[in-house]
Amino acid sequence: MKVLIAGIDGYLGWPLAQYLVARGHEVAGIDGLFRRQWVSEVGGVSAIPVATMHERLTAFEERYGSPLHFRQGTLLDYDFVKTCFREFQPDAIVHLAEIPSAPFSMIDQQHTVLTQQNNVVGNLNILWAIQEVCPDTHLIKLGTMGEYGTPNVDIPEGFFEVEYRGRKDRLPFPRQAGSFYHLSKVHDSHNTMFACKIWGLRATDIMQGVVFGTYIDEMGDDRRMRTRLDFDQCFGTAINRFCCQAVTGHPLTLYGQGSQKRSFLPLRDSMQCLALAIENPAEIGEYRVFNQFDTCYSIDELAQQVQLAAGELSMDVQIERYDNPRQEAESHYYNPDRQKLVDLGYRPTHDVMLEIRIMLSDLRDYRDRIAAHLNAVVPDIRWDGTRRQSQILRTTIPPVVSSTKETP
Ligand code: USQ
Repeated sequence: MKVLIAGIDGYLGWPLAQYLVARGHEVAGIDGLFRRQWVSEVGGVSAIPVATMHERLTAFEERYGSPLHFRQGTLLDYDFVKTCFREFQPDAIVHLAEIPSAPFSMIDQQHTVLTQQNNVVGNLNILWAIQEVCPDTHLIKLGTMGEYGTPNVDIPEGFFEVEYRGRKDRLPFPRQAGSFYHLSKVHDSHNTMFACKIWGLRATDIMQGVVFGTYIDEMGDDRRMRTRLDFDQCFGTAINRFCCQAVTGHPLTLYGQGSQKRSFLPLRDSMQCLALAIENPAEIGEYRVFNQFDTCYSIDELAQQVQLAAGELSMDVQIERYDNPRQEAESHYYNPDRQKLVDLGYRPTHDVMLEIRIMLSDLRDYRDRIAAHLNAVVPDIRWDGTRRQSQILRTTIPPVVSSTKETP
């Protein structure tokens, strides 16, 4: 199939291009290269050095023998979007080109507006361009499990049957997002569902959990094929941050009680699931929702797993509770469904512990680079709109004792 990846320079986009080409698909990509700027604006850096786009494209051509079609530009430029679609005539468009950070969206008024404008308008331009240029193209839109929030009932895949005052209907499941970023994805979902209804477009809205991991097999040992791995307070996500902290000896930064639960999946599973969605397209006029994750964990369970895996590699890692800069439920029910991708063939590849071990071994090589940017690790962006660095709470969590230390 011909697959256009919007956001090909990002954490997911670059490995996805490799994963799809290795499976025989023809891939093109568009990107404004903005992620590099946003990370640097908040004082971050990718733990794993990222090649320039030029180097990446050269490496791709060397590996696969034909060039990757790439156009640099922004989705906010509607003519650019239409031209790309017209040139490539994709069977599928994977839309990953959004600002992905909750804390970034909560910094101040400008960052809220930037996030929602970039995400909502970019997605609207994609919807309109599909409708005008290639109406049969399947849109695979990256949403987030965070759209649902943490309701006190099970979370279905997008829709649920409801009975109210004696009448029944199948309705979108309520969205209760916890940041202006997560809300931008809610707005995207509504706009995408509406476009499918009025124009007969086909779309898969992926409610993805938190992705972690540094590597997929298709990268081989070419450093230019590696993807970025952020660990700052905005663009780093829970397990990735914990592993980067662990290799430098920085205490793991658990926010609040750490009992808040989220759904997670390794990078390689994210690739597998996105490929399944691409290869099994929605019907014309269909708007479908997939919950995309492997397992649910509380954040303190994950911190303890990172601590345990680090102990096996002879790294002494502490876990510290910081006062939570976010406003989020810390003790709550959490039970999302995850069946549609399994029905299409999704098989989780690794258990979380194995993937964490791989990450720690990998990230040890970049210890000095990470240590030089640890200023971006302790959060100071607060949900009440102020800036104040989180303080360590009095309770610290004793290290987990590992019996299987690595032999020197
Ligand atoms: N957390 C910590 N310590 C940290 C970082 C995070 O305790 O150092 C906690 C947070 O308080 C939160 C949980 O871990 O309860 C998850 O935070 P996160 O930063 O890993 O993830 P989140 O802000 O939810 O966003 C990330 C991605 C986003 C994606 C989302 C999927 O940045 O693009 O949409 O994960 S989900 O979480 O399912 O909404």
